[in-house]
Amino acid sequence: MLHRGPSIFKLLKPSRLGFHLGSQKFQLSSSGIVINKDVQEALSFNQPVVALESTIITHGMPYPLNIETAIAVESLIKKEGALPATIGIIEGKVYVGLSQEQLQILAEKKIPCMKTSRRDFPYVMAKGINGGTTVSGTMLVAQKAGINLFVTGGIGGVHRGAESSFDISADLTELGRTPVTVVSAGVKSILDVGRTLEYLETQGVCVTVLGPNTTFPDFFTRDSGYEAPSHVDTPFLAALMMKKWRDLDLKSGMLIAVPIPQEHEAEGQVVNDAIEIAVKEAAASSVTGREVTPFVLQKVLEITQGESLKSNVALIKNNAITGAQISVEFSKLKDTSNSSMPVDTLRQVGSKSASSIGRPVRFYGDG
Ligand code: PSU
Ligand code: MN
Repeated sequence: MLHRGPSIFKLLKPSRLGFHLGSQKFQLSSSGIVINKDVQEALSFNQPVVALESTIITHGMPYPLNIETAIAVESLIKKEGALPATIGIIEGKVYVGLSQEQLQILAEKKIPCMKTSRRDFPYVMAKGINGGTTVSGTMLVAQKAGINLFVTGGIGGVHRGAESSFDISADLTELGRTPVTVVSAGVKSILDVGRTLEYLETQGVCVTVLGPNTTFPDFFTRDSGYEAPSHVDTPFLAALMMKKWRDLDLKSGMLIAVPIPQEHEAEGQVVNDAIEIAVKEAAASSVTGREVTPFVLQKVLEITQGESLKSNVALIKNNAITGAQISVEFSKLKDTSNSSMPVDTLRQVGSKSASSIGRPVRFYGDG
């Protein structure tokens, strides 16, 4: 049962009462989305803004690690010279650039909070409840607010066994229809990585790996065994790809995969083994729909006794830094024209063997 929670203002200290929350001020956009004034100002001056999702806070991590990570990620983005804007729903209002008080409310989950993907917005907004926006939900709001880059941990994808369950995340169709760039550490191996890549191709999503590897990462490890469709070495080149995508006015999204830092990969293998067990447990239980991903994540957490969380936090921070760097480079490029990518640095990995794209390949080292 979902209930309308107590007024947000009742949860704030008396000194904080007023027309705005804490020190943050908000501005209502024409689509009913409430945009933080700093974010609005940065966007109007073409300054780099990085959107962040909130399902990771409400359904992806336990309290208080969720709020600590959310705050740490925002400050890492600021250090790189970009403005963070976490997106989420409080009492039915969609906020772009949540205040610390609002982040705290979502993180504590004292008030019922719904995992909100594209399909869920009308319900969550009409009921006036709280919502953590998924990758698909965050992308669509970011696009409406005019933010072109969004950082997360991992996106949803094609679930294992999808040929009978039909469980394919709305994140993938969102990437196919919404022109926002998503920076992630790939997809978790709770999913079917190969079919996820195939689906993204069908949706026309530009997928690229940033870093020395040419293979697509699978969240906890740097190499899923599946070749990525393209690969770039630097945040600048990723930003240049964004520029070309913008110039062409492609209506689809872009996915930039950033592998987990090498020093956290060892833990990653342990976690992947736990995932195997967790996926089997999920299949044996009657877990379906939006519950599947949180269920498997929780099981993995229990099996690894928190080890999965350490890797999770490390890679999100790494994504935040890299995403902010791309965003800074992109904002410098926005006004320039005729820039082009040096051919030797943009390697079309597929040209090695077109048939190897999206299929398992042996890892053939960096570079
Ligand atoms: N993967 C994670 N942590 C998460 C999610 C995915 O490692 O918190 C969340 C993201 O918000 C993503 C959503 O958009 O789960 C996908 O859910 P589903 O598989 O139900 O579409
Ligand atoms: Mn699903």
